[in-house]
Amino acid sequence: MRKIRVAAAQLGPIQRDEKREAVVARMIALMDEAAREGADLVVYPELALTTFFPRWYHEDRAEADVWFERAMPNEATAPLFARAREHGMGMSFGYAELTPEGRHFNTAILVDKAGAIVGTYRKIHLPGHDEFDPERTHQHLEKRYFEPGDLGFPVWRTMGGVFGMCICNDRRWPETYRVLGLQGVEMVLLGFNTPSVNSQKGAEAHDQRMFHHRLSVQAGAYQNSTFVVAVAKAGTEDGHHLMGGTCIVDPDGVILGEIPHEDDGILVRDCDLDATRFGKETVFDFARHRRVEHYGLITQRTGAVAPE
Ligand code: ING
Repeated sequence: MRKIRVAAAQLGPIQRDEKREAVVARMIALMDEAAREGADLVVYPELALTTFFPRWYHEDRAEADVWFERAMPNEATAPLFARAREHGMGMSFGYAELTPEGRHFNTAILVDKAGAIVGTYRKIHLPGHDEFDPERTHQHLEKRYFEPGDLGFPVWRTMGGVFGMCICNDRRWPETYRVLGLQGVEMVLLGFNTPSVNSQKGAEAHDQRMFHHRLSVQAGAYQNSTFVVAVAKAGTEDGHHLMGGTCIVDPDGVILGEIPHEDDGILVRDCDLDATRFGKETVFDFARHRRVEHYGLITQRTGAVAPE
């Protein structure tokens, strides 16, 4: 039995004018609550320090740099790292990264119980568009403000298990989980900011959005025999609604719990990382069952090509 007690720490809305310091204070309050419940690890959403700014168009991309962090930890997040060390708690959170070389990524980090950043992931699947689109009910400019991640889908051995990360739209792509699964991942940590209104298909029902979200994380967990911790930034930011759906999924694809509201809150579950073994050694024993000689198109072809 390799138990880890995980707290999925959902953030409610962050308004455009909310200061990072105020958000960090909210994150610390959630961390303290998680500590009271004995959590070993706390997981926060994508872009946890700011509003979901890709909804805002900046003609001059450099203007958008105000949403980015030039270092991590930094002055605003130092109290969060300090509190995590005090609690002896690992953590993961997402933020907009501006590197010293001037590159822009939608990034998530994994910090161990001693407060060391042991893993960095940069979002690979960027949804949306890169120019202002007047046809859309609202903008989703991740392709404008971020580069695709350049670190692949790594895993790290820490806190007694094998952990991987992905971010938001990544969860909709089976390749994400399979690359992590081929490295023995036992727990995938992901944050998301998902607009509940499709900017191109406004009528899409909220229930369908939630269905696709659950389907994606449950399938990823089951098909790779791994836990998945999916954490929302939720609620209405400056009039724009983000769906909730924070949940923890076990290696059989079973949802162990969900946060039913759209405010700050935690969901705590004990996860036995040894529970990933059965699936990895039977139905999803990749070495015994996969036939890679037939999978070539998956990496050789980007877009679908139908027969004439
Ligand atoms: N947001 C959304 C997500 O993938 C989206 C974008 C919503 C794509 C719904 C497809 C359907 O959850 C981010 N930030 O990736």
